[in-house]
Amino acid sequence: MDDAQVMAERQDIALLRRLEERVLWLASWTIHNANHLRESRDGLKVGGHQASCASMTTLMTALYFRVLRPQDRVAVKPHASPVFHAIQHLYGRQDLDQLKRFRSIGGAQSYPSRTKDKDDVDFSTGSVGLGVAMTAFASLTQDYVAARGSVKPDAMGRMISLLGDAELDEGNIYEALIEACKHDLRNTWWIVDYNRQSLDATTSDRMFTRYGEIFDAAGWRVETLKWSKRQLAAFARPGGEALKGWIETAPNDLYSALTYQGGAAWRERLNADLAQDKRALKLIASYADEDLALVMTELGGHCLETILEAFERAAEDDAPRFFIAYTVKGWRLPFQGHKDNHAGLMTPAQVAELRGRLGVSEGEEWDVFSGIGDNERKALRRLVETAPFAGRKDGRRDARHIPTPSADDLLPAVAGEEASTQAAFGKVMFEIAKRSDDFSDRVVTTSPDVTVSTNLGGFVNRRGVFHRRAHEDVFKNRRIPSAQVWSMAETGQHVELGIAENNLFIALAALGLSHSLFGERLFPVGTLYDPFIARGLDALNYACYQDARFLLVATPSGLTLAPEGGAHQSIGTPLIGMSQPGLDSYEPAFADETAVLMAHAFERIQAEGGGSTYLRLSTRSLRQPVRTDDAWRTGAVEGAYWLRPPAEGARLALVYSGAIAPEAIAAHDALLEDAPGAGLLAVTSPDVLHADWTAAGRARWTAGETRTATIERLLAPLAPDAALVTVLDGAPAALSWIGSVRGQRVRALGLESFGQSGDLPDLYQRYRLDPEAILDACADLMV
Ligand SMILES: Cc1ncc(C[n+]2csc(CCOP(=O)(O)OP(=O)(O)O)c2C)c(N)n1
Ligand SMILES: [Mg+2]
Repeated sequence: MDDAQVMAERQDIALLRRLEERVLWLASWTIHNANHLRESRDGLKVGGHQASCASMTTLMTALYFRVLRPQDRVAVKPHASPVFHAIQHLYGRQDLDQLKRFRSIGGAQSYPSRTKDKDDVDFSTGSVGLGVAMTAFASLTQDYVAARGSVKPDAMGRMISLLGDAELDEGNIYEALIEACKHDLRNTWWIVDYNRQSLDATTSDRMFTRYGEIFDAAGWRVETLKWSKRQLAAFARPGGEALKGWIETAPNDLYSALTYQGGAAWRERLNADLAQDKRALKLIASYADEDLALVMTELGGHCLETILEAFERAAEDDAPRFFIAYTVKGWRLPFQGHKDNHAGLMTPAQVAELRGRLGVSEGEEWDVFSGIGDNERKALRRLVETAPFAGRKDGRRDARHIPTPSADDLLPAVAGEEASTQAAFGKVMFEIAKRSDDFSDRVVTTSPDVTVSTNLGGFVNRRGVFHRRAHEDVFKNRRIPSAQVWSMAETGQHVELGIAENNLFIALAALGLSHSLFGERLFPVGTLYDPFIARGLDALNYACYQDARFLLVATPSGLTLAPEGGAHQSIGTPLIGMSQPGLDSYEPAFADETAVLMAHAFERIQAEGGGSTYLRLSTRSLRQPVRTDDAWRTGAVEGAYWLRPPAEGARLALVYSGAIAPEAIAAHDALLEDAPGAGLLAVTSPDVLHADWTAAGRARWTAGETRTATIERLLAPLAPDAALVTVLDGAPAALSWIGSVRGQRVRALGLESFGQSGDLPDLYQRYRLDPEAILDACADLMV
């Protein structure tokens, strides 16, 4: 740099510092307004995290106004949401009205939300740890679409996570780290706001040096931003090394406490601890209290120059980077360093003091450049307008509609055969693998080490495993017989994951947002064993909250996986399926239903207002029904159809879901003598059926519509006082609600305790899912 460039850079840094102050102000004021100025109607604390915001403001200023390019994507630490929205406001992408309504309905969300916020959130965050992992899987997704030519090498973005230090306690981060290593991750930065504080208190000293070692071992470049330029200058003076040494060995709690207490407390403590060091005492004496406090607390994460240098170094290649930026929680706010500051709110007097300190005029609190002269205003505007990130138009990309196959394209006729829903799923996937069309090239499968046992093998054999580094199947080359070909290449369409279900769901979140993040529609299909949904449930919720689109196939499920035993049985998953927004869950019994629902799921993936689908499948082979017409198809999608319609005015009906269809059918056969005309209702989705019923009710009450719900229509032929026996291989509550539709009596059968290993006849008898149990329930009702 020549002298003129040095001068210009110095000016820009001064301007950035001013922007940083105004971001801090606007974020603090937004929270203050929500808590102290806006009318409270319910007496609840609104909240917001002024301390957590302040500790990250310098990092975010450097990123957003200098380093980020339009194609870069950021997951912002959830409780730094006000900082993000303030920056968006400076870019003209966030209305003041949104900030004024922070945490109130229709306003800026508490935590950045892709679906709820009006500005351009790249990744939702909220449940700590998940947004971090999301950036790794987004980068993997970018590699996947880049390998297909959809993202050009020079347009590849960095996937950046801004996280808290306590967030590093979340285990899912390390699961993602391991997966990242296996997949040769690149273009990913994780930037830790290392403020030594969590929600409850100051954090343990013991991990201090370990995080860098962990990431280094996983192949990441570790950058520690420990010291600011101010500190390095002080440390270079005679006695300075002693100050540096003091900070390096100080326990977190003491460092934080002195940071809170300020200059006089620092002086007293340092004078005592360094009493033997004459040069250090002299250096300490040379500073006024306020400057001494700055020397001790203005750490690397609050020094724009230090941050920018580190980011510039990192931009030289695409290796994954782990930045440890030392910061102070509540930096420059009255409660900085205080262990209780996480939810702390400045008092009105403290906010007024901050306003004065930052030069904002009273009454102009929402004017981000208030009190700044014309020339500097212009210069600030120029800085924002010429920042690379200003080139971001809208982060939401569009993907064109891809024609998807029909159910008949996907599954050959199966009537009269024996088949399980899991086998049908495998067959459909194999049919897809054999197709040559745009759709099949966009299907991407993924599984946490259960690819083979969930029947994805046929697809993977034909379409291959995705990896940036090609690797041939050694067993195949050596002509060792195997049913599975396991060759890896960039063209592969299966992302193999290690056994970490959190990673499966975050991978589905990223792959399922490919259309919006990278402009390329993918049709992600993820498989796992049904019980292990619970293992990754928060990540599944996270994927759905962001409106990621995918097909989730969970198999085997329930007691029906019999010999595998209780540890592998899922009981509550039908209720999970019912209660998870953004996800329609289905439990087909037959192969043709499975194909219909898969075709439906692929269409839903790209439908406006669509969503994701969860299929709960089984390995139990059932004799397939012979269909006499096609009416069942619509019913299967809508959630139910009469496998055997009731006679008009029938007094009894059986309602079943999933793999215990043969028991329901057998019981129905036996019933017909005593209860002629009884119906047999096949429920493919308690979830869709229930949601439709509640929606119809809402429409009647709120919009005055007279829509009849599917279940109301289906039950209409039954006598008003008809009895219902419901049965499924899962929590009985998933179906028992049907009795409320018309006020009918119900006996609900299902699983209510952990099962054990056994064969189906023994288990169904023991856990009361057999025809006898169904008949007992009928008898009980008919008495
Ligand atoms: C999974 C999950 N558990 C708990 C919380 C509640 N929570 C929000 S922030 C936080 C502590 C964050 O500390 P840190 O990551 O160090 O961030 P800081 O505020 O110090 O910057 C906790 C426990 C959460 N958001 N998500
Ligand atoms: Mg922290």
